[in-house]
Amino acid sequence: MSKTALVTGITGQDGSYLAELLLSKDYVVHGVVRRASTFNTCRIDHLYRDPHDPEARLFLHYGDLTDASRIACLLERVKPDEVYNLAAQSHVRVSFDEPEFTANTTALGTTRLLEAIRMTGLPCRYYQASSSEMFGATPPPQHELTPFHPRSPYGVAKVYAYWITRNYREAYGLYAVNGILFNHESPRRGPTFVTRKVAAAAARIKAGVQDTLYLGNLDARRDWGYAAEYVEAMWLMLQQAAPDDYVVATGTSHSVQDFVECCFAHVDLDWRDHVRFDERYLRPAEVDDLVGDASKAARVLGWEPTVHAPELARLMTDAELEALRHGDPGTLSAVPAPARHQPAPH
Ligand code: NAP
Ligand code: G4F
Repeated sequence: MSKTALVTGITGQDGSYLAELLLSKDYVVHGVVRRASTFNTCRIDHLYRDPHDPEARLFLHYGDLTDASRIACLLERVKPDEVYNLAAQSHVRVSFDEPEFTANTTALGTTRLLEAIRMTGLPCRYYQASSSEMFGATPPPQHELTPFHPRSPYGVAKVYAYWITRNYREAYGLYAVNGILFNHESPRRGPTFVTRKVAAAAARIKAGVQDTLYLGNLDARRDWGYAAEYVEAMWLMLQQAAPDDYVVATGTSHSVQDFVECCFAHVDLDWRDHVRFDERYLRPAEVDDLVGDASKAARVLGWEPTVHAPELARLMTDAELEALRHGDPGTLSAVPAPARHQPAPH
């Protein structure tokens, strides 16, 4: 009997890789998609088959984490064995502009989903997408017992979501886990996160369709891993005998400037000729240094990363060059920057 999974945030970076992984393991996958006036399924279109096709194993449903009755209804209908809650307003800088929406989706959305599981009484296992952003100002290395000191409305919302997940585990005996994932990136990363923004710019400048890249703080340090590897850890967490919380990270640290240097050097450019500072990309409070200690995940789950930041920078830049060559409409970096009217800097 194949298992059934319900994935919120399936249209996002991680949702797309997780859907691929689960389908490869013969799961039936149900994804929750927000209704938008434009298509937002480009990351999973390659996985989709018409639901009339007897081979179809991926099914999409409209839903939103701000809509409790819809979530309960979907759970009742799908009756999943595993629930992966990846949906969030996930952009740290945007969370300063939209703190209330961020709390509603990222924090309260988690409660809505957990409460729906509790009320329906389904014996499903629950994965919560927790974040290294919760550690914030606490110095590295950060592990499962490191105190939280969030530095953004997003980080605060994720701390709430972390604790409500633990609370439902302790209070109601739910099989509920927190995956505390450090930054993970890929060619499918949202275009306003720094790694994708930099990789796209390096490729576009090389191709002669862009000249300058504006960035904020180049000194911040992050533990950047490869998203395609991190979804494996999510799945492993739900296959254990008992629920627990795990840090997922590479254990290596690089500055934003290091990442910029890698991307530009990969296309034989000197980043200093093209990168300019713009204070609009600074945050009201910054997270200076994140480096994860994932030894528990290695010991218990047998999970270990193989891709580190320099290789990640190269593979992301290569993907952008390839997309430019093919004029791939699926990647925003192929669209001339002025055509993308962004309401605020990120
Ligand atoms: P992402 O690309 O921004 O995807 C977020 C997903 O959430 C999208 O599918 C988005 O839908 C959906 N979503 C947003 N608001 C929603 C709402 N109100 N109701 C339902 N769905 C909603 O993020 P990601 O990088 O894949 O990350 C996945 C999860 O891991 C997030 O919870 C994030 O906070 C967390 N996390 C990420 C990292 C990282 O480095 N990537 C690290 C730690 C934790 P649309 O496509 O319609 O926008
Ligand atoms: O790529 P970022 O926006 O990622 P950030 O803030 O670390 O958050 C990501 O990782 C978290 C895990 O720790 C996730 F929970 C969260 O959902 C998200 O996926 O920024 C990385 C660093 C920051 O220090 C930022 O100040 O890059 C710096 N930065 C410098 N210039 C910039 C820019 N960030 C962005 N987005 N855009 C810039 O122009």
